[in-house]
Amino acid sequence: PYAAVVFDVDGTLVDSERDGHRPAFNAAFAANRLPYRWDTGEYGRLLAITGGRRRLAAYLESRGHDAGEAAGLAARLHRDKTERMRDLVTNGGIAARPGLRELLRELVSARVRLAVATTGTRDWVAPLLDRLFGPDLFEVVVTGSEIGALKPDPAAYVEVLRRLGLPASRAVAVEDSANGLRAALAAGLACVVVTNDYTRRQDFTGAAAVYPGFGACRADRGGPLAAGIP
Ligand code: XBP
Ligand code: MG
Repeated sequence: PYAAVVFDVDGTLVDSERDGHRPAFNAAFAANRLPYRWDTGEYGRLLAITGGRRRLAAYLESRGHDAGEAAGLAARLHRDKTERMRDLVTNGGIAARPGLRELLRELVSARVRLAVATTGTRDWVAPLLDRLFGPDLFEVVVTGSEIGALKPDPAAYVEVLRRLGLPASRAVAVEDSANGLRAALAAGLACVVVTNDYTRRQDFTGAAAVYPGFGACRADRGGPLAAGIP
């Protein structure tokens, strides 16, 4: 039925917003002597803006920095935050979501091709994938650093399909958020959603299936991902 599964990273392969990004943004604020701190409620709302640098710039403008200053400060804070995230990743601070490894093993033994389409920055994405999954599991990896428009724009998915050499009808996306779902659907892929604490109340209209975790996803033997697994 399908030839490839394309995974989102943030919130999907890893609970990185909870375990990595939010604390790293806060550490960057503190290191730069800024009085800002994002609690989980505020960060959850800010996740509507994809891309860490864009999220920072929009927030700084909302706190009264003019657009030019906000852009410069956002760029500096984002470099700092990216370095912290990379350190956390290389020190083993971020784990694969429960049940994911089992699913990946099943897909590999069913000879399904695996790819990644993320809006995150390559500087932390590449070491994360290497450390958690080894260098060869994902045949194609497209990050926010290689594409012009972030999710919900379909650009990352379009580029993944181009590199896989597959039409959208032969691939399924796995996402955790409404923005990610919209990106996948706009590229023409069917999309399975595996939610987390930040995303479970979002609108997943158009999803092929919605699960609260990978355990439930694997248990759904009639579901859209099971279709490719003998
Ligand atoms: C995730 C994002 C990312 C992360 C931060 O969206 O928007 O920006 O929050 O990563 P998705 P960077 O899961 O839909 O890809 O700071 O590297 O941008
Ligand atoms: Mg995500």
